[in-house]
Amino acid sequence: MKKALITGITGQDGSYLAEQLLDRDYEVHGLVRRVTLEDPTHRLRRIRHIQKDLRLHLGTIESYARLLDIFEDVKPDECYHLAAQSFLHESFEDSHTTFDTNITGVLNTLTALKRKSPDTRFFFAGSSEMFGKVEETPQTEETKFHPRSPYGITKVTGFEITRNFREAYNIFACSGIFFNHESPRRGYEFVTRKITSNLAKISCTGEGVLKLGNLEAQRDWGFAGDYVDAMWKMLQRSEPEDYVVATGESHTVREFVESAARHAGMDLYWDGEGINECGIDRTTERKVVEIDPKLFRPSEVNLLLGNASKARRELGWKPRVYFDGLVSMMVESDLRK
Ligand code: NDP
Ligand code: GDR
Repeated sequence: MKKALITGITGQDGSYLAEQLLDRDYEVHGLVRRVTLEDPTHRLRRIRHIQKDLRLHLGTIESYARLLDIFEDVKPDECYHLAAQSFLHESFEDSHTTFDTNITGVLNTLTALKRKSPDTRFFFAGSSEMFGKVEETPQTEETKFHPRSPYGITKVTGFEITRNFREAYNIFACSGIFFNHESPRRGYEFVTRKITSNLAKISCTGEGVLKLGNLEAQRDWGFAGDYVDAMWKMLQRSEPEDYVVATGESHTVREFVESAARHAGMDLYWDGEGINECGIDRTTERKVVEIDPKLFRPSEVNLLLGNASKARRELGWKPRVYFDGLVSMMVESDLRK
């Protein structure tokens, strides 16, 4: 039986990956923070249904000593390094914590792996935010990085650390350059879940307003369940390589709101301009969306669109869920909640 260690197992991707690895008969180990056990109802909610089949280890990616122990005890065949401070907005507010967690965390994990279990295959969750102020569209594995946030800078650094361990120490280490992927398990602070959860609530109660920042940002949104499958496929290859994983379709935040409103039974139209613009539900004539200038970022990434041809060709990977299917899946789930 193969063994896998997942850092970030309590997050959106960690939970889908753990499910898929259990289905593939892996022994699945996960790193969880001590605070998780103080509030398991909330913090283990994404993996509660499979918790009895998992082997959870207490620790953080900031603790090198703890990671050494875990790699020595588990000696996993595969390690998926997903743990990170993953919210961009927060990375502007508290860049030091983001740098500590996201850069030191990769270095600690790879160094512990190299010392205690050098045959373990390693996956690093890189991000389309590494492209930032994009140099070309669509973005591929060859596109130059130009990060626009502290978070983006940490992911470029994590990518380079991963490449260096591959080249310098012959570790099977590779990075996925993953574009935005969402699901009913997405954190409420990210724009897609914020939209679907708020519109579902407004639709059910007739109360509340959804406050948003930049409606014109364009993202290539896919389904998290599809993307974790690509992680696994990357670690089954004979050679470690980096891959862009994306749907190849991009939509604005505004389009996401319009589609989610339709799925929630609203007939949305826009009124006003700039920060005074708002979205109104024609059926009730209630204001349901407004702009909050505080939600704009100091430096924005306006357009992300990925070309995943290499992953399609070499991994046999392709998305099963596209924009409309994703929005409807998320709204349906939030309406049920
Ligand atoms: P989430 O924010 O949902 O999950 C983050 C995970 O990291 C949680 O399990 C969290 O644990 C854990 N974590 C955070 N800090 C630490 C720490 N110091 N020590 C140990 N664990 C920690 O992220 P996603 O699942 O969406 O993303 C997974 C990875 O993929 C991240 O690295 C993210 O940056 C990257 N990525 C995500 C994309 C996306 O669109 N989802 C796109 C591209 C890259 P806890 O529950 O205790 O907070
Ligand atoms: P992103 O995701 O920054 O792309 O990072 P997020 O959903 O936070 O933002 C997407 C776009 O929406 C705009 N936006 C808002 N965003 C949030 N969160 N809240 C708002 O109210 C709002 N209004 C408009 C943003 O300005 C942005 O342009 C995600 C994370 O999962 C990262 O970890 C991952 O690496 C990247 O995707 C790829």
